[in-house]
Amino acid sequence: MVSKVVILTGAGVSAESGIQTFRAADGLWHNHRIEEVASPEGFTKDPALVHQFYNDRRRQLLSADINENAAHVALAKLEQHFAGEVLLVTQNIDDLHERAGSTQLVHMHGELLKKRCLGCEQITAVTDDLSVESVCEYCNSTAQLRPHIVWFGEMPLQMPRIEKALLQCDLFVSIGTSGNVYPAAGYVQLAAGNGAETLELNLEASATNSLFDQCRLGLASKLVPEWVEELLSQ
Ligand code: BV8
Repeated sequence: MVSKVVILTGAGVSAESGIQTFRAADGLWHNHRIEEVASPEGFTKDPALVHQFYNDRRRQLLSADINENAAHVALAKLEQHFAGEVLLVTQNIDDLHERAGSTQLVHMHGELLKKRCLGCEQITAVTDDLSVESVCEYCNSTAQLRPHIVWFGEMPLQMPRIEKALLQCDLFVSIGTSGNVYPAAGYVQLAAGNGAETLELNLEASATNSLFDQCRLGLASKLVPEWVEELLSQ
């Protein structure tokens, strides 16, 4: 009987909602090298380019044609009806899990709809474009606002909470991630190390596929609802 589940999602869970995954970009992501636009060095070197990169993705996310899909909805249903505990850890910066209704949710790589001021450290919502001219509504400083997103080389968010859940869970499920980026890609080992059962739901075998007890290949919009129904009827 499963009582504590930790779920890790990646870009593959939002792919069927129309949001491009990283792998699909094959390293060139919206025509940019990932390091240029998703690293603190890249932001220091060309803040306008990085702001534009995230402004484009924010506009896309907020456009009418991007909506949560059956996988997001099924995960929210699991949280709602599961008798035990569910923690959803996502590498994604979109808000589609929230739109589907998930609340026990950690955005370990930050959120596209939040900004952070380098002057006063305040984290606030953002839906419009950011630029080097943007002014912080708290400390009034200019050119100090950045997306509240974890870039390569930066510390992911809420790691103690995630690691505690991984060490206590009895089931770890990875959905729609290629298993290339750490520390997220190492979570299967942390969970397995404490005796949890591990399951991968993905379109193709991830880089860490061999570390999972079970693997089901296919579209998240099909695999996730099926798996959630199975777990709820356990
Ligand atoms: C850290 C936000 C230290 C940005 C992201 C050298 C210098 C510095 C660091 C490192 C280094 N070498 C290694 C590192 C560590 C580095 C790392 O892992 N690099 C990799 C490239 C080797 N990691 C970091 O820098 C992290 N920080 O290490 O700090 C530390 C470490 C431990 C403890 C304390 C401190 C920070 C990494 C965060 C970077 N930010 N995102 C943004 O979004 O713009 S990463 C970003 O890329 C995502 O968040 C995600 O994590 C990753 C992409 O992975 P996926 O989500 O898996 O997406 P991908 O496209 O790759 O795969 C999609 C999968 O879905 C595929 O398998 C596909 O088959 C499948 N799929 C597609 N469609 C579907 C589907 N599945 C089902 N259904 C479908 N329809």
